[in-house]
Amino acid sequence: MKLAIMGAMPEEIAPILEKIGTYKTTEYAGNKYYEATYNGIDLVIAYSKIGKVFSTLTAATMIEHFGAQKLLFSGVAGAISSELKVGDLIVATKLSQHDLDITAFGHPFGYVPEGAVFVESDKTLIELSKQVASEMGLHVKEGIIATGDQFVANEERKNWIGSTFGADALEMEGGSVAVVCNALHVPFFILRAISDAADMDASFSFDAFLESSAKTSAEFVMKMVDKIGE
Ligand code: 4EH
Repeated sequence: MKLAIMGAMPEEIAPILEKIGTYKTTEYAGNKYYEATYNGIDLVIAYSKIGKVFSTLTAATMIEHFGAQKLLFSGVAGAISSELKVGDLIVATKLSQHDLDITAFGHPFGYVPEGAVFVESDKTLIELSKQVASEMGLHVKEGIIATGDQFVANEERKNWIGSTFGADALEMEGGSVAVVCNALHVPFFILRAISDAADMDASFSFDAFLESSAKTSAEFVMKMVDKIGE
């Protein structure tokens, strides 16, 4: 079994590379891919760079070029739900693209013909995350994540995304990774730890908590890898 672990920013995969220690680095299509065997599982790890296009390229590369059969995403997100505070974890049940708009043709936000507003995450991986959460004595929220090519630092935009998609958190890569994995029949799991509340203080909060929240998410994902290897 070959497992992909991806993030968008270097900070999101740094704790994972640190834990693994030794790995083989390959450059491909403008990104670095790190391969290792960990607890008997073949891993390919990468950060994509920010946004839907780069994350699409990286997810597709991990699957088509490196042969990944499952994909776990680890990173940070802006909170929409008032239940979510900085450092809290959210597991995506399904994901959408909040900036996809052909509503001029009568379609709902997030929809294009032959696509779907939401892509659902793998239920088995979500179950596994619940086991890990209970073993760690952690509360992990399950909810909807909305993705778009915008760093949201605006209460109005955040509330619109929340009400239009029923979203609990937002970020810039999960929805595109979901589309790739769904199309290629690769089970996927998107985990995010909150770094900010997507409001006017978001950029300051993000800078202050990127590292710690990225670490929280990465540590949880590595517990899942441990469980997959059992
Ligand atoms: O990969 C991008 C990063 C922000 S852009 C999406 N990530 C972090 C999640 C995220 C997010 N996305 C949209 C956390 N908070 C978010 C928010 N809106 N409020 C970035 C950050 N630092 C330097 C350069 N770009």
